[in-house]
Amino acid sequence: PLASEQRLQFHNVKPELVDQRREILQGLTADCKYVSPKYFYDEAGCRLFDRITELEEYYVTRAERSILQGAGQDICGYLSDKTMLIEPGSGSCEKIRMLLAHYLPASYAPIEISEYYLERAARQLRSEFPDLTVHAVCADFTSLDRMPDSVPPAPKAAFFPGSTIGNFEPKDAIGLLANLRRMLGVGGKLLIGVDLLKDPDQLHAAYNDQLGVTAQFNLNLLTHIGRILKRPFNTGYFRHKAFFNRALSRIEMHLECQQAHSLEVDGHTLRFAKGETIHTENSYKYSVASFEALASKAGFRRQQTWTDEGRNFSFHCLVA
Ligand code: AVI
Repeated sequence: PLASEQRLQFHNVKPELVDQRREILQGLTADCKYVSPKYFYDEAGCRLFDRITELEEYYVTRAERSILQGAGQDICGYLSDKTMLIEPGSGSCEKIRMLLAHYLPASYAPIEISEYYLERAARQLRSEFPDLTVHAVCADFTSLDRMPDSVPPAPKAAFFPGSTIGNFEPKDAIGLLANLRRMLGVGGKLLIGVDLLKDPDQLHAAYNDQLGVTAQFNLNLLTHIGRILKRPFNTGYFRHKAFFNRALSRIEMHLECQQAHSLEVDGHTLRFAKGETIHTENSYKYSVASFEALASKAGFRRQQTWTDEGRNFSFHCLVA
């Protein structure tokens, strides 16, 4: 048997701060300002996201959990215990537990940009599942086209829950899925959660909760990027804005500027007009058929689909 320390290994391929700065500034100097939603997830953002998943209005996490609870055994029947199970954007590693209740992969490789989340979650998992080998990879999974060399080669399957795929524009989603397909190889399985298109009022409420947690989550992005840019933003100048864009079948989140102002960063003058927004997130909503079409463009075939009772959410087994 492997010694305990060999069963938990950390691999760090976290992006450099200068690259993060360049990426953020590129978005903030564009005609329509934007920042990638990956910048939501600093420590405070991770905590706020955890609170979102417990909100009355945010049906997403509950619906997916009910699928994984009800069909967990059936779903695990599509996986082999000889594979390394990778999870891009593993967050608090909460959902993998619902699979581990039914089967033990050869190893588990959470890939997470937040060191805070990754460390805590990986250690906690190891203590709960002493037979599980964990390769914790600190990386931006959106730019990871292969596993770091320090991770031993193994046949792979992937677990990509939470409708994170919905946070990518279709062309980027196809690129990301195609990357995953290359990592998995022919016949590899991808278990993926995808939020379903539904009543716009229900969607609107899920991203405009009464308690204002989603607003805090959105505004915290400014605090986070302000730290990276070494130039704090005045969050009081901005307001959370989220709405359903029917034509594009997506929720859009923005930060709307309430007061004209400008900011000097690294030799750039960032000007914000009153009413102008920074686009911080898209959350695409699919039908089973429209998601199947997207996945097929990345070379995946849909093998099985599960939905919750209210048909709020879908979970698919795709084959590379
Ligand atoms: C992580 N992701 C799938 C969430 C979503 O619903 O798009 C992020 C989120 N944004 C606002 N609320 C939750």
